[in-house]
Amino acid sequence: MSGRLYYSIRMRAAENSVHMSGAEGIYEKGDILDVVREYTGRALTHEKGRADEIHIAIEELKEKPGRISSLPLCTLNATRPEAVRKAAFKILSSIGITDRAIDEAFNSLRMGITMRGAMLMDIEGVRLEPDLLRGVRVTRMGISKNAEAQLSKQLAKLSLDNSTVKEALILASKVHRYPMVLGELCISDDPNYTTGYIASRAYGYIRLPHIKKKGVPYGGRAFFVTGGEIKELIKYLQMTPVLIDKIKPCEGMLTLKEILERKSHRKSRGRE
Ligand code: PML
Repeated sequence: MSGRLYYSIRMRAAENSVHMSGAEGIYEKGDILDVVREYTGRALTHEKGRADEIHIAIEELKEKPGRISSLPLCTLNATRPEAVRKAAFKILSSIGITDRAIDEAFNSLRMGITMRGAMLMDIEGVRLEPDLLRGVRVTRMGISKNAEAQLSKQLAKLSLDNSTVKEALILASKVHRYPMVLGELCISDDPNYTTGYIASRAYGYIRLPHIKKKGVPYGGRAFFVTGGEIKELIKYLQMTPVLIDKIKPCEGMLTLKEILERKSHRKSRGRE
């Protein structure tokens, strides 16, 4: 690779061998020490507990990261978990995912097993990943400094400028570049964090407040996939480095109706 060198830095922390927290990004050489300090601090002070195992991997990337845009972001305007769940069903089924698959994803994310990676599910709800306990961890994604500054500025206006939202948006933006992935459901495994999201190319990244009750320690991600070669998808998710260098609009609260209408607007604009 000619030109600038990039490094993938990944952290995962566990307590009593149970996954507790993780973080990752793509950085230049001069940033490595600061990032390692920040990630270590995060693992040691996580509100879920005190990590007794912290793994940090620093890897020089042999492949230049592909440049991508972030997904547009908004927040669903709903306050009751049942309404949020119904809205998630409506949005995901409008892009071709069956109710059976959506149900299966909600049920699996509630089973109380926190997987290190994401579930891969076909649109009928059949699990496709080779290791059903570990799932597939999405790695080797990051954001350029300029794009991060732009993202922070937009999120700050919504009082959302924090690493949880940014990292989830970066991850989803990588995942949904891959045409085989139709949609995603994410529920945080942090018992104090009750906002999840659904993501897709059709609608972008939609935050779902009150997707779970406070104090519930389960969560995870399900990617709904269709067609294509699973091995190639897993290779992309785990190995292909991508760097976000353009930020799409981040908006505040939208109703379900407004969200659903946006898709049809986008579609008709696409036909013009
Ligand atoms: C996680 O715990 O990594 C999931 C975070 C979901 C973030 C949802 C949001 O607030 O945008």
